[in-house]
Amino acid sequence: MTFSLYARPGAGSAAVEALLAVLDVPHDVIDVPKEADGSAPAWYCAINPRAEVPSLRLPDGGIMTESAAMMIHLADSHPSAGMAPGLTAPARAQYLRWLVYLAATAYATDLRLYYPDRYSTNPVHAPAIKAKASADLARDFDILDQEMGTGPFLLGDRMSAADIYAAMLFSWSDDVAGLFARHPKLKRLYEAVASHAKVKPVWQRNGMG
Ligand SMILES: N[C@@H](CCC(=O)N[C@@H](CS)C(=O)NCC(=O)O)C(=O)O
Repeated sequence: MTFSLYARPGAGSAAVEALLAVLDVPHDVIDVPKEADGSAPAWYCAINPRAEVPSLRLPDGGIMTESAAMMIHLADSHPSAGMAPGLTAPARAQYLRWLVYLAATAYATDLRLYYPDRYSTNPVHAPAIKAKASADLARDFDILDQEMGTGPFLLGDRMSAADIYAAMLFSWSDDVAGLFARHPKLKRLYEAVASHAKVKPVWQRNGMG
């Protein structure tokens, strides 16, 4: 059995799909449709009880949820591709720091930005939730830019799985042009990831190219 990635074009599955491609790991991509009311179909809720994409079916049949965990697992289990510093490598700590930072802050902020109605029982709050999320997202990326070092990648010269994840999140910004104008370093990182020969077709399939 190979890996199966449950995905939706342009969703958080894009980073995992790109990493699978970069690692040259045989896999299928199963697009998860939405029902007319926007919900996920019942067969998918049985796979991922939060009804979110991505989910990853492992070759042993087990299911993994949480995109950052998938990135860590896939990069670690295919070490020859060099997409993650090894367990005892000096860069390992910063690698984990940025992957978790991105998943726990920027991704979560994006969800508030794009689904503000889910963050209050009162629909009147949605515009204010969205406005705050937009400001928070800019701050999340300001911090990344300040702290990441000189680049071009998060860990310096070498691309890692964390860069693919970061690039996906930059592309979800509500002001990509403004983000890149303020932070040329983040723009350079994005362009290096997006122009990678294995990432490019995945970005295109996901409407990000
Ligand atoms: N923490 C999860 C978040 C996944 C997530 O929120 N995915 C979004 C798409 S980017 C989703 O499927 N939302 C459910 C919906 O659209 O109804 C992860 O990192 O995998």
